[in-house]
Formats: sequence, structure tokens, C-alpha cells
Amino acid sequence: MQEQAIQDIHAAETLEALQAVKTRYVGKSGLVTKELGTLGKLPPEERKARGAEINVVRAAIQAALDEKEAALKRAALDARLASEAVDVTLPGLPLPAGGLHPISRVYDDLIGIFTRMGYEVAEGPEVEEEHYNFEALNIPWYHPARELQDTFWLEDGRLLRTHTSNMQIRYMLEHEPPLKMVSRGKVYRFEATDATHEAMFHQLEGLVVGEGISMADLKGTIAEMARGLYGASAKVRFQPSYYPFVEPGADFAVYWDNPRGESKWLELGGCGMVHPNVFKAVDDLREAAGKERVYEGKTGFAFGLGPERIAMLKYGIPDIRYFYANDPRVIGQFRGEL
Ligand code: FA5
Repeated sequence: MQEQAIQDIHAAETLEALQAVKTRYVGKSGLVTKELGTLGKLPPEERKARGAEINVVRAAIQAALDEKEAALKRAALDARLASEAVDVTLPGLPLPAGGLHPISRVYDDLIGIFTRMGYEVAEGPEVEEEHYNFEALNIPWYHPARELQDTFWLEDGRLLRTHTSNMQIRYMLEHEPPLKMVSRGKVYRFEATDATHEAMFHQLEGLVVGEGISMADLKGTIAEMARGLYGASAKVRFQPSYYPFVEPGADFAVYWDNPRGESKWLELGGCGMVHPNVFKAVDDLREAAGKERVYEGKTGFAFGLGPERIAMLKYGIPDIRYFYANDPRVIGQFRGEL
């Protein structure tokens, strides 16, 4: 039996086959195990010798099994190492370079300009309470300005913010004057789209509050931003305009002196002096949250602008919808540019 077993073990070519041989001979009901079971039937004087004999056979089979198992495992490992071998001398595959989206690049420029002027950068929610997007900004439900910013409403009564001006309220709720803040982010309007209007676009909001802040500070800040964007010769223009949350209010444009010869006034955004009703609404919210009323009597200015307008001119992109259509012919042009 020992010889047959050793032959079977040598013949096993896989670990599974070896396991079958093992079961056949030394398993619970294997041949060797059965042989041991017959010892009880022998006369006592023969048992010891016979038992010792069977144990020798079993040990020999077990040793052969162990040796073969180790050999098979080694072979399996060698095969795996050979199949997974990496030739470290092969040249690498080129990875396609990513790049920053043009809107991110314009934002980075803007944020850089304002942080150098000492502004804090704040972030806030796109899904917003009606109160922060409208009422607290002096836009009650019956106000016609609501129709200028047609709104995406959510089923729970909240909305997708129509501008980043919600951050004026949120920031003043958490911070005390004097303060300088900019905030970037997506905004949404239920509008028909065209070459210069998207239903989702971006804004940069700015807010400065302190003592004796004036319209001259606002104009100086916008002019400084324009010089940061377009160099020392940049010009700015202000035209009276109306936003419920500022008084007086203005729209501002920057003179774009562009190397392709497409110089023109670029209407960038709205601005103005923070309306006293906004300060009052913030103090009411603060009081309700157990905080001190610190805004009534303060002065400040705010502005909001669309970075898409800057990016369209800067990169010669004729239609705002190209930014978000994920067309590789547009986005691919910004590969590797960080
Ligand atoms: C506002 O959203 C005001 N919250 C701005 C403001 C802030 C005024 C603080 C005063 C004080 P307006 O709706 O005009 O204003 O939008 C501001 C800018 O966002 C526009 O000048 C334009 O650059 C951009 N914008 C507006 N609508 C769209 C649109 N549908 N697609 C792309 N850009 C837009």
C-alpha cells in the first residue's frame, strides 16, 4: 500500500489531485486509517507490532504528501511570479495631462486679487432657505425683483440660490464687523439659455462692512480688481442700477484691452452700498440665534459678478454653454494649463 500511495502522490499534478490522494489514504475513512481500525480485532500480543508497522507506513505517506504539497505550492508561486513579472526597463505610457477649467482659473485670479487685499474667503450652500436668498436681502415675496431672478424651487420649500448674495447674510450672521469677505460658487436661474445666459452659472460675491465705508471705497476696490485682472491701464465704469439690497446701487463694467483687438466694455456685475434693511434683517437673525445686534448703524458695500463673462473674453469662447457641455474640443484646449 505504501508503494501505491507514493506512486499516487508523485502522479498528482495539482493541489486538488494531491488532496484527493491524501483523503484516500490518511483521511478519516482512508485506507491507512481503516487499517488502524482493524487493530482491535487482533490478539493483544500482535497489536503492538502491527500498530507500529502501520504508523511507519502512515508517517512515510504523510512525509511524501508534505513534500509534494510544498513542491506544488512552489511551482504555483513561480508560475504566478513569472506571469506577473514587470519589466521596469520598459518606457512608461504617457498619462493624459489634466488642466484647470477656465472658470476655475478666472476664480483663482479673482480670489488671489482679493486675498491680497485682506479679504476672507467664505463658502456657503447652493440649496438655500428662501429667507437667506430673498427676504433678508430686502426682497419680500411680492417684490417684482423676484421675477428678475426666476427660481428653481425644491419640494421642501427651499430653493437653488439665484445669486451668491445669500452669503452676505450667512457671513454677517457668523462674523462681527469690521469684515471683508469674498465668496465664490454656483447659482441657478430658471431662464432660457442663450450665448451669454446659462441656467447654472457662477458668481463671486464681495462684502465689506465697517465704520464710514463709502461709495469711493467701493469704486476703488473694483478699480483695483480690474487692474489685477487686466493690468495698470484697466478702466472701470459705473452706471446707476437697482438692487433691493443696496442703496445706491450700480452696475459696473471693466474696459477690456485685449491683445486680439477686441477691446470693449465688459459688463461684469452689480454693486452698491448695503441697504440698512439688510443690516436690520441680519441683526434680527442674530438676536434670534442669541447673538448680539452689531450691524445697525454700520456702513458697507457689496458686489456680485459673473466670472463666465471674464473667461469668455479672456479665452475667446463665444458661447457660455460651451463651458458646461463637456465637449473635449473646448475643454481639451486647457490641458496641462494650471
Ligand atoms: C445679482 O445677482 C446681484 N446679486 C449682484 C449684486 C451683488 C448686486 C451685491 C449688488 C450687490 P445680476 O442678476 O445682475 O445681479 O447678476 C450679476 C452678474 O451675474 C451679471 O452681471 C452677469 O455677469 C452674471 N449673470 C447673471 N445672469 C446670468 C446668466 N443667466 N448666465 C451667466 N451669467 C449671468
